[in-house]
Amino acid sequence: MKTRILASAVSISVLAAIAGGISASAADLKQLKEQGFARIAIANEPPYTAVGADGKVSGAAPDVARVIFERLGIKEVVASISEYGAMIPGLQAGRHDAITAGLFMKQERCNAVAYSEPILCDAEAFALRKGNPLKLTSYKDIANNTNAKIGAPGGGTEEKLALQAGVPRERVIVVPDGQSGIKMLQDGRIDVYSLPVLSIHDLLDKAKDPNLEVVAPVVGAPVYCDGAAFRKQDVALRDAFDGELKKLKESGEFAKLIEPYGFSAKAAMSTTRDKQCTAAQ
Ligand code: 6CS
Repeated sequence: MKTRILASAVSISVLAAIAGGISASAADLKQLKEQGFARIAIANEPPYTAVGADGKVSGAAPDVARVIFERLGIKEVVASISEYGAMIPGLQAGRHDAITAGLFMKQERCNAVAYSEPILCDAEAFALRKGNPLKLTSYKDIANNTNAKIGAPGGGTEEKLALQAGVPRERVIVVPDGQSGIKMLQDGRIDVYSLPVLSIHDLLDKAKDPNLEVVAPVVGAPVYCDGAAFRKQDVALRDAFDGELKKLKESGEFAKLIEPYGFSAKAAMSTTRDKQCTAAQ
């Protein structure tokens, strides 16, 4: 079974037109089977989600979703790339049937969507100049440094953590994607780029820049876990997804799917949606 990315604006608009009818109401299993595919939101942030030059979608989150949807009788998964901050509005507007992108569970998000049980857990990290000249190991350190600028995804967890730590809005720079973040760091437009640990390591492994280094975990930041996110009215679909996720976890297939990407199956299996939704701000 394959996952394809919406290759062109035309296909996006076509699908949006289709979606307008089918998914304005609740998308249940029967509808998705008739639709023939599940539309997932992704971010293209390896190893959570990745889109190859050929448009092929991979990453731990789509890989788990693909297997589960197939077992639910939905043969194909169609992905569209979205900024984290736009994923939930897009889901609620019926442009996606699920978010499978590493969208971390937090109280605010748990109030807005129906999350599955945990899938991918990770701590937060900083990419910064070699030697960490500004001595930044926490979001509070960035707030306390009167000039330091942090780059983070728009509507993402790291942006929120920086603002909550007291970094003024004008020093929290929205970064559209990983490559841009590394370039902005290299050009000195930001002093630190923050993403989850596995994402930052993936970027620096590819950048091969000896002038950059990783600080991980970010002191004082929690370990977050994502789940697949569904519309609140699609709880039956979410429960069906959870039923297959539970089987994957129990059979050992879950570990085989996510651990090659660097994720820990044990971390996801040692917590629950309820714990993540109440603990994480
Ligand atoms: O859930 C979030 O907001 C964060 N999740 C990932 C996988 N990357 C960055 C993003 O801010």
